[in-house]
Amino acid sequence: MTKSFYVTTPIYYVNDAPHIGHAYTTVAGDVLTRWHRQRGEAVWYLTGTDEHGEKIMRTAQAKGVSPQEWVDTLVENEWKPNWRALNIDNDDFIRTTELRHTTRVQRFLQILKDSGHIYAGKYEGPYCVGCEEFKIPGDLTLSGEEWLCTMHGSPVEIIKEDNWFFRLSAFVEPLLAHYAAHPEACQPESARNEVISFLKSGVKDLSISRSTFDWGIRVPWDQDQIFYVWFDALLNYATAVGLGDDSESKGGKKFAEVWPPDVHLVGREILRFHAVIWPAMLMAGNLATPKMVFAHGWLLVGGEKMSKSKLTGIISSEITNYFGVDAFRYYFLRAIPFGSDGSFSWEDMSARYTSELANDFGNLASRSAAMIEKYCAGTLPAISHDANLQAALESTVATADVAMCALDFQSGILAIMDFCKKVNGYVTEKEPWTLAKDPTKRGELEEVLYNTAESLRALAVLLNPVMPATCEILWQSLGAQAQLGDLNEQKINDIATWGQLPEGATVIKTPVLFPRLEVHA
Ligand code: ME8
Repeated sequence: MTKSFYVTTPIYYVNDAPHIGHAYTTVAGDVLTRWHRQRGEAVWYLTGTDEHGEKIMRTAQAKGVSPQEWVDTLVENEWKPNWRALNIDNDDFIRTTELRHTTRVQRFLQILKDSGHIYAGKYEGPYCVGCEEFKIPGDLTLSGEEWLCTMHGSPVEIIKEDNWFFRLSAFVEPLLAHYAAHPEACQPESARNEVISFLKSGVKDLSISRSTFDWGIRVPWDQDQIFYVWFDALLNYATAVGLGDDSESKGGKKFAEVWPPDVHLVGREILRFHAVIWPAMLMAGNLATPKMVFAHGWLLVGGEKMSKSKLTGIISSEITNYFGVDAFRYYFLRAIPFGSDGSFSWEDMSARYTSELANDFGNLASRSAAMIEKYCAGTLPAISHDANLQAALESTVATADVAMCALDFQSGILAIMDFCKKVNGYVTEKEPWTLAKDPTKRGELEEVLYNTAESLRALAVLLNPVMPATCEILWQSLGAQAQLGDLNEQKINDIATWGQLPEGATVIKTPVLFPRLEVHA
């Protein structure tokens, strides 16, 4: 069986509706998985929601509903529709209140307990409900007499409880050895360095249960306790694909097909959970650790992380209503190096929309279709070649493939848009509208029109993972479907093979791909 390329997003807290920070990660995962599908690989893309813990319980209480009612409403009315609206093609959606999750969590943790990785102890120390995290001194800021969570700027609570503990400290050396042998397992390099210095600073055992509230998964051997929300949440990546199921069952087969995960996408504030606690849990359970945890940067507002708790979250529809879904999918990956922080700016997005999407890409597509309609009655002329365009396309595909597979979305998209610029340059230089005036130049005119359409065929495939709805319109406009089949079925490896659009294809004009922006009120 060939292993599926398995990609995950964090499962998001459903204490509120999603904002563009969540969309940033989920779109990145969607682009990555669509790219890999077009490489002809089997892919499994998982996202979902983190529904337990004190934060959600308190939010529900404040709204006067039960936690289950609260999460059900938010998942169905806000989270799932948000991903549908952004054209996210996930293969599964896991909710931590689902039975498939809770039973597998209990079974797995019973195994860890039985094999001596879990013991009873007392926890006393600071806890941030916003982060759902037991804090260490380095995570706190003193304000007057009060200790604040540096991330949320809100006071931490002192917890004193009898809890169950996971022997995390036993995995410090194995984890250091793991990252020495597999540096690619934690990326980018700055994230890996942070994890290594955290590991070297002395990691304590982790309290993995709570007894003062009950919105969580019961500890199977101690009915007075529920699991700490992160211990439950991290396991979603495994429970969603059949963790611990019999190898002949559906779940067991799925697990064998996808495990270990190829890429866990996370924001950098939850790196330690994913690159320290999570692989330690897997090592304790004798399971293979993820091939890569990639910590991307934050979308900032006023220099700070955009967040629900600070009420700085912009919802995606505020942007998509104006720029459209595909421009949204394009913009963040194009504008911000994946791994660095970046600010959203309406002006920058407008400028890129107009110059890169409307002028460079959209105009090329509409000009090409309009000329084929006008000069060739909408019928594609005979196949022709242009050595420069072909060479440029070959190197574009190679560069973009390396970059996209390395999660360097910005370089990948840039390479593709550079090719788009070259094609524009080709049209400007050849001046088909001048050639059309001279009947002796008919052959040359047809060559230019074919080469431009064929370049657009390649652009439609290359940009499809990023802007699927727009590229589908272009695909239809080029009359490519009849001869070449579905756009999603086109393979990255075949893009640079020139001459795929057949002579005689029916090219049709479509509405402009990126309409001129209205003045924003
Ligand atoms: O942490 N910029 O959930 P969460 C970029 N439930 N990405 C952002 C962002 C921003 N300003 N804000 C949020 C949790 N994100 C846990 C995860 S996983 C087992 C449990 C994205 O709702 C980014 O991916 O707080 C970040 O890590 C995630 O949303 C946090 O979502």
